[in-house]
Amino acid sequence: MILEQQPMTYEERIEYAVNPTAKRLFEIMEEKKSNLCFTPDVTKVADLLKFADEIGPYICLLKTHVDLLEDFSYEFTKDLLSIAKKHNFMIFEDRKFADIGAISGKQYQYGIYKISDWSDITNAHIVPGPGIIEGLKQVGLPKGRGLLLLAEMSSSGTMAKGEYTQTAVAYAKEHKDFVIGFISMGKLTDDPAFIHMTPGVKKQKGTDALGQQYKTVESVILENGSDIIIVGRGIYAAEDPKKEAADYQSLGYNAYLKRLASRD
Ligand code: 5BU
Repeated sequence: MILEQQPMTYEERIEYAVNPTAKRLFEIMEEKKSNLCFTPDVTKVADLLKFADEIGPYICLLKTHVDLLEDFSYEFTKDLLSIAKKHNFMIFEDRKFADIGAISGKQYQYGIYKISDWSDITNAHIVPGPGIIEGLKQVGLPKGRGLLLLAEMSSSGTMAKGEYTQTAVAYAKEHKDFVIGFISMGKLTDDPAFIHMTPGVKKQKGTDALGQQYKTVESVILENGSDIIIVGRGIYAAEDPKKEAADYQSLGYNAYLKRLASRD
């Protein structure tokens, strides 16, 4: 984990970002005062759209797993995009591509989901080597999309650590036009262009029954220097998801402000 010497605002980082999706994300974070990404991992389109509309005002980014949806149709993506426009948030399909470049590129562009048509951001494992970035870039870059590399994971026993994580950072630096940052547990590089997003976040530390490890908002943003908290069950499984979303938004943003307060 690298802690920045002099924390920068989202606004200051806009000019460092090379990719248009990264620039827009920083703008939204600044404008909406939100570093919250919500991931409503539900299995029905109507539930997802309802959550997107209800929680939209509090978030900068909505993360999806479209392969969970039992009633997915391409029409759904149009409805989601119009809600994203209404509430000014971006979309991140958490597809975790992991094949050779040629196939990952096709999976991104074709099939039922046509992810590159509607998702601003997607992500990839670096297990196959840098060809996966090239394959996805050929499809995504002409559409102005951005890619996150899975440099670390939140689950216990993850193999994504040490040299593997450092390799992800090196690949990202070679593809700054398309790679906008990382899924990681904290800041991995001081380069202000890269956005670090952290899943496995709840109000209380803990675990689920299948290896998920939860950290608190403050530990992720303030101590580990990440930029965006990704919250799923902490919001959608709560009794009052709207209230929880408002809480996570202010917890996340206040932790960011605290980090900035350490500037000289
Ligand atoms: P939760 O309900 O807040 O535990 O959901 C976490 C989400 O983040 C879920 O959609 C996972 O697929 C996603 N995730 C994760 O939990 N850990 C990781 O390392 C990565 C993604 Br990458």
